[in-house]
Amino acid sequence: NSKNIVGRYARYTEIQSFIDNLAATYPSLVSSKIAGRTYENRNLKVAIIKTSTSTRKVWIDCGIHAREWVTPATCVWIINKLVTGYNSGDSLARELLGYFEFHILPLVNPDGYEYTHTTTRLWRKNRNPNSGSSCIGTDLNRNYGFKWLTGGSSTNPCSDVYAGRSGDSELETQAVENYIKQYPGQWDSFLTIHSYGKWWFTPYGYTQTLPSDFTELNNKAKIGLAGISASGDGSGWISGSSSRILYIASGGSEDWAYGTAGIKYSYCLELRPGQSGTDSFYGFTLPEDRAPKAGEETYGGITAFLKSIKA
Ligand code: ING
Ligand code: ZN
Repeated sequence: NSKNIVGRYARYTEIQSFIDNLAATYPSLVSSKIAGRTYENRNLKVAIIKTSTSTRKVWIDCGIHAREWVTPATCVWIINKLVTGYNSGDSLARELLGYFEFHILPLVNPDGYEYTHTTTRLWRKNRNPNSGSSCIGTDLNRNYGFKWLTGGSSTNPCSDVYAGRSGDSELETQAVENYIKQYPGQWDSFLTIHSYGKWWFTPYGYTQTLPSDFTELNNKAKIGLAGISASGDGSGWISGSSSRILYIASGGSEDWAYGTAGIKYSYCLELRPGQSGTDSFYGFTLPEDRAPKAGEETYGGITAFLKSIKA
């Protein structure tokens, strides 16, 4: 009784139902947890895909920025590929799910996402009002409490990169952090998905100084890029630290995951289109019929990367 949302720019309620239906159909493989609630009282529903032998955990989130529509579609694509792949005996899905549990939050910012569907297509922030200002919202990817407000973010509530009244002030930020903190030492990887640019970013965002294990992080990112190439065209994708490739930005979730939570393989992926080349002029408004390609190549990249870090 629900339409197929895989590969589509589905709405919040459709994505919630998609997860609920999978959990009802495959109860031994799929479950869900509510990591928290938003200002507008929406659920932050994490889809959990695991088997009886999964031990190490992988976090994947999408939609932290409201307008980056290809990202929730990609999280849904990944969930669908893992579940259908596992059930049909696909060897890669079986191998990964024998070792990893996937915790996937397709919409970190559902209030903002719904607002882009109903009102302002290029909205980025959440929808929490700011006292003393008529401007709404905090940039959730400037609000995380590691090196908060140390560069590349704003104290002006009207800015698109407003960092919030304090580090971790936002319900969505708190929900993700608290969820991760519930399982200390169990995470092998934290992947946060944005668009656009065709970049596989390592830490750090807040400084151009590279982390001590940068070479290893970047080598594993390159295995991800090879996986993208193997399942799509891969053209234009590069890896490196976000501060060196793009710009300095503090308060991002990937820096928090790496710097505070201590998750070694913390990355930020910027999906298609690229900054130049095919489809680049679409930017955040990549047409829906391109979403399956993004989903497919991202799944190929992430699974190749995970296979390479699996013990
Ligand atoms: N880009 C990211 C942003 O939040 C980024 C770039 C990644 C910054 C990681 C800091 C850390 O600005 C988009 N598209 O939002
Ligand atoms: Zn973004």
